[in-house]
Amino acid sequence: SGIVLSGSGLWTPPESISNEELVEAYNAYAEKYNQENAEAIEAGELNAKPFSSAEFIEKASGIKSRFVYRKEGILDTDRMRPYIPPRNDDEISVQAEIAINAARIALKNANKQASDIDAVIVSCAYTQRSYPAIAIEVQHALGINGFGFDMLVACSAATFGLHRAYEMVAAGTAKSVLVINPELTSPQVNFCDRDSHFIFGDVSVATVIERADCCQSEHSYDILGIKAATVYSNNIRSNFGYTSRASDTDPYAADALFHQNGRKVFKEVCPMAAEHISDHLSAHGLTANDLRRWWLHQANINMNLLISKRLLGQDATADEAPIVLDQYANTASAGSLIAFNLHHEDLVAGDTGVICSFGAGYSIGSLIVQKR
Ligand code: CO8
Repeated sequence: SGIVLSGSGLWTPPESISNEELVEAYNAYAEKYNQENAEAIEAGELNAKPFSSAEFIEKASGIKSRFVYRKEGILDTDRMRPYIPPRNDDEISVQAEIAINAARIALKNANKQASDIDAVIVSCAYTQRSYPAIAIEVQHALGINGFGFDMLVACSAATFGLHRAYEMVAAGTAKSVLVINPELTSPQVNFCDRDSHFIFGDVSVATVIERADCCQSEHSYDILGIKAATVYSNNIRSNFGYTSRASDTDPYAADALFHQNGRKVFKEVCPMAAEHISDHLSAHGLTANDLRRWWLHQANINMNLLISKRLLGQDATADEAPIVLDQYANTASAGSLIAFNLHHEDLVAGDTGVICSFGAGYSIGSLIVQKR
């Protein structure tokens, strides 16, 4: 295609929460809730809060721990959400700060200066405000000319962002594009909900996509092709939005936060993702057996094993399809790119891999890449 992925960066927050710590706090909260509401629960007016378990979490999801931007507040049974102090308008915003942390690493790995970049895309599950765009704040802070914009595609925000960069380079709109996925999920997690309190973590990743003749990096990948699909589903949903104020709905209500029908998602998304990858590969004359590595979305270890088994006839090994869920949990759209950041330098020229995301929307996005 003449378009390459020339460098990437991963910024990991310094604080983390293990399953044990998270479950201890949740269970203390549940016990207190049940005591305080004993009468209503007894009368059948309220449901008792069920208890969580670290063993269940690891077995059902593969998650052992998650990184968080701010641990303070999350384990406080009187708060059950992070405390991220507000900043003045003349200070860098939190999401721009973590975006820049990953962007600097990606620029260094791509061997690029800010002046080489023509466009910035910030793409993630949530942005902390509508305008000015986080991407424009990042562009300003890094001293990049050209243009920037934000986009939201939940679990597939990262791959869809890379797709837009690929198309911009293909169209000649930009020579080099910086795509950043600052996934600050913890403010939207319902830490009072046993079924979802363990799922997410915070992280920031960034990638440089550019014309092959501009590429000066050590580890670069030809992008052989991109493919995207969306199918509407209410099984993963967050109703938080700017209209809450007008509809008099509570921005802290359970349905305003992340919620899902996890079983249905699992059953519906696995076959869709497997078919998507297989169709994408065959459009390029490839099969699953031609892949040296699979950098898959990280929502659930059993999902990733099932998808690779459908395509390979057996479970992919950790070397073929690395898992980062144990340390990072689900980081919305960033999971496949965390796996890419941590596991790509060992590939040799000609090795082929697929980056693939799948989840809320539903949305599925893939890129087939080949080491140069
Ligand atoms: N501790 C103990 N027991 C529990 C717990 C817990 N923490 N949670 C659930 N249980 C119970 C259930 O209540 C259920 O009990 P019962 O049988 O009595 O009803 C039992 O355990 C089994 O529950 P499930 O059937 O729900 O368990 P599963 O084996 O299906 O595992 C998972 C649940 C892990 C959620 C699994 O279904 C899953 O991973 N599904 C796929 C989900 C997925 O991929 N979702 C996409 C996530 S969205 C995304 O990636 C980005 C969205 C945008 C970002 C949002 C940021 C905030």
